[in-house]
Amino acid sequence: MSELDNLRSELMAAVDSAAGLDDLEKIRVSALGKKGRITELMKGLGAMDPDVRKQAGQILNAIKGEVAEAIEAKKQGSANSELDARLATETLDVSLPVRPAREGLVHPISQTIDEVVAILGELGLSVAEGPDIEDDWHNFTALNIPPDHPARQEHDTFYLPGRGGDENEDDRLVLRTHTSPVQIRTMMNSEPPIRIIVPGRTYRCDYDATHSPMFHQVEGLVIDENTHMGHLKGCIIDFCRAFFGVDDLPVRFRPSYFPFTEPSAEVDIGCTREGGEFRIGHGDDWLEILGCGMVNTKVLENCNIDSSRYQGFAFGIGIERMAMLKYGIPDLRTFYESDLRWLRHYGFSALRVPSMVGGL
Ligand code: 2NM
Repeated sequence: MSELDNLRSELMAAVDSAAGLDDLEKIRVSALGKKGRITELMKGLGAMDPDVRKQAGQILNAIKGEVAEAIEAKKQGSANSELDARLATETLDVSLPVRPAREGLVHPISQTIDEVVAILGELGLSVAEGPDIEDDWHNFTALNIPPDHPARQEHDTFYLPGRGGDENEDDRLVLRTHTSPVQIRTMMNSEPPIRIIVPGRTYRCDYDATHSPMFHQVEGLVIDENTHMGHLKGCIIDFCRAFFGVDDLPVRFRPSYFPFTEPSAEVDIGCTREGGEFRIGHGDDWLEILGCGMVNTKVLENCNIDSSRYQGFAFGIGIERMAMLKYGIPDLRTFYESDLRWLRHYGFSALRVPSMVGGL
């Protein structure tokens, strides 16, 4: 019994002088754990005489309870003082501003499309969209593009098998080579007046320093009863001057040919050429930037629009080329490399939405 009394004093002293939570846990395991001293003594009770066993059992249970209670009490105090120590030494300034998140940037292709849409939107056109995968009729036939036109050649266009399988050319599908099939769809599905802009991805089998197999276009279409070449010229001249931010930018219409327009024109803007570089605005040189014309009556009739009543104009703009010219991006291929250093250099703030009143 005096042995148990010593054990009790020893454990209580150890608890009393324990330095922290770790110390207390060690004491608890060594006394009350599976192989702890008290646990071991309790295992030995079974071998004792019944009356000794009863007395020893009571004392062991009392010591066990007392020690466990002392450890718990000391743990509480210890935890409190450890917390007090942290509270005394650590500081947290809740008045500090949050760390600014790195702002995402708008790709120059998206920026340029947004600018073109903002300018032409101001002139009364609204955005229309359509599928990237088209059929032969919407992409070529309806646009008066003849069967032997180079754009239809296998090596110029990406074809997909149609329902008839790989070998059947009659119903094959095609990655649209321009956004014009959306104009066809709009003319088929709505009544004039029509005033739309069609931005989007387009595809051609071509890859070098100035051509990518996937590129972007914005095309426009205006159809009404009295829409004429003067409207086309005014719209295009206003657009070029707003886009390049040059009020007196020289704009020249040069006769050209497209199957889907008659007459057709290519549009040049004034520039100076210094070495391989263009300076847009003034000068004695011209730079071709887009194509346009009055929609061919055959195209109108293909879309069931009465060409004796309605006429209109259309134009097509290459987005990559416009972005390269406006923002001085020298290599077309960098547009699609997803190089974040490049984007940080050429990208635009997402918070500054292009608009005419904002000067784009
Ligand atoms: C161009 C140039 C000239 C054009 C024509 C049409 C449609 F569908 F109305 F016939 N859409 N786009 C067009 C006309 C496109 O791109 C250089």
